[in-house]
Amino acid sequence: MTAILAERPNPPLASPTSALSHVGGNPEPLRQRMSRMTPTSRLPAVRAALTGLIAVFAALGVGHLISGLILTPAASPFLAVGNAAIDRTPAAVKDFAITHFGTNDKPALLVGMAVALVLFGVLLGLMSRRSVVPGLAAIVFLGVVGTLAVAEQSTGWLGLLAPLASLLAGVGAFWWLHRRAQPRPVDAIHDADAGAGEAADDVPTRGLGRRRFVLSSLAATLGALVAGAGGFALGKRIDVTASRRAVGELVPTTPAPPIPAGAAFPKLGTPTFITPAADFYRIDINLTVPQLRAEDAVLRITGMVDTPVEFTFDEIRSMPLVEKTITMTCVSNEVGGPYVSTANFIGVPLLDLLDQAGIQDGAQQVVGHSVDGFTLGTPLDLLRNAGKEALLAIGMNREALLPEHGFPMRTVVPGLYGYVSATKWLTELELATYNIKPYWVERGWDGQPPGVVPIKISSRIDAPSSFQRVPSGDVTVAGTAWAQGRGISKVELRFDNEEWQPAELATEVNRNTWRMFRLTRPLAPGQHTVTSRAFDGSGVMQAEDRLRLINPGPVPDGSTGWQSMFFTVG
Ligand SMILES: Nc1nc2c(c(=O)[nH]1)N[C@H]1C(S)=C(S)[C@@H](COP(=O)(O)O)O[C@H]1N2
Ligand SMILES: [Mo]
Repeated sequence: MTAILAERPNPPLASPTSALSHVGGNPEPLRQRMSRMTPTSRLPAVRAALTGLIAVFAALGVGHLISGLILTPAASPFLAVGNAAIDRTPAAVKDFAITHFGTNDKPALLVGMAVALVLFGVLLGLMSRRSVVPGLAAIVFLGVVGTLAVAEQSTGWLGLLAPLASLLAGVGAFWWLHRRAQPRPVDAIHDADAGAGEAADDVPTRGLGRRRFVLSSLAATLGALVAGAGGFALGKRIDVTASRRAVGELVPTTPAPPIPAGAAFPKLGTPTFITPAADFYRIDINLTVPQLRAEDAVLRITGMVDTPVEFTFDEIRSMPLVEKTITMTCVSNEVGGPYVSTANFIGVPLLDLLDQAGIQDGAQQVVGHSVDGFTLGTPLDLLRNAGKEALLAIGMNREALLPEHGFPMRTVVPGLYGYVSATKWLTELELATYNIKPYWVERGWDGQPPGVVPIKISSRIDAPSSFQRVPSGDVTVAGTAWAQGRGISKVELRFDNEEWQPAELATEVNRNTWRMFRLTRPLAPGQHTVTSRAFDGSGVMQAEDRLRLINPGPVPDGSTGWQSMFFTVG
């Protein structure tokens, strides 16, 4: 019989309906017939798994395509779910992710989500071997989650088109593939009912059913890929590169003093004094860099002010620009960590802008709003302490801000950690009391007085690196220390159990920047430990205890503790 069937050039396509009509056309009682056919409606496991997987894939692809078409990358269900997950991550976990994955926390999240979705797709497929219903329910569930996540991204009604299309695509693809994955009735009947002449006419072989399934799967996968790639390409249409290029070089009216040659020891292993913008540490809540064009950017000053005012980017740009050398630090930076960088920021003094609106009595904080939905609050008295050094910045190192550092406008307040001072992609500065709870405060972080601390006195050993083997003879230890707002007056090093000895300090640039140190001395061959501690401008010593390890307390607190480095000589 197989041979006969194999000769059939164009077998009719199988479907549950054709199976049923075939059943109906047969004199055998339907019930009996159905029960005998039951095993055939059970999908082979591999087909079932693939069906689920491809349906999820199609849903994501179509969602991405629509998000690109409507120029709203944030409406892509995949990214929206990622962003929603970030917003829900407990602060301590987020802190952990920043500390351990750093700038890779985002790829790590996306990869984790992709793996979860693959498992989900396979699982929902396997759940649907007998009936299409469980899988459809699972896809609808996923679609609803995606829709809710997008709804949260404040993309407007238009944005909801993407997850809804995604839901339809998922349901449609699953339904279609599930039908095409059905083995033909003959596959099962064949063994039990060998030689049954009635099957010979219109029932194709298992092999043809497989080809049909493979082709359908390939078509669906290809469709999903094309849709996803299309969405990606379309999303690129809003690209701030051209806008950024049009800003051109930024020349300050009042430049920062030049950086003295002896301000850093990069040859000895310290960073360069000014961090190239591309190497500047990056921390934010976004999976994709918000794209805000300079020509569309408006800064509003609102809330407890005499008269709300607005400035376009061009208006800011044509004001007299000042340049300030500032070292920024993230509160999640661990002892010895990399989230500290220095730039020549260019912009206008923040307080000058606020004064144009007139700050009302009773205002306690300035809440920065951003296109990414992020908000942060800077205590007004701390902002006033920073004075004219606090900037509404439009540039870094004589260029417009890089997109990932807040193009076209951001705030920078020296002396304060980024999460209470440095709104990127800034759209609004709102004067308010502490009744307004910014993003991190709402999520349980300590971001309002008395919890707001100035950046803690820190020192980091850059060379030798941990467990490095250095040639015998004279050994050089070099590093950097910071206590923005207060400056660094001394750094001491302790080798093994010797007395503390002062390191040589590099030229101070200003009190808001890091200060490099170095010390060269002979050391006996063998294993050594070096520990560093810094003192701020008024002689206060860097705290010895690793507070976050001893008492995690309210997150975040800014790491404390002396850093020790273990290395080998010879
Ligand atoms: N809009 C927006 N601004 C933000 C953040 C954010 O997530 N969104 N993160 C803040 C944090 S925690 C830090 S440490 C600084 C980091 O700025 P950078 O990435 O330019 O170094 O940006 C701050 N400004
Ligand atoms: Mo941060």
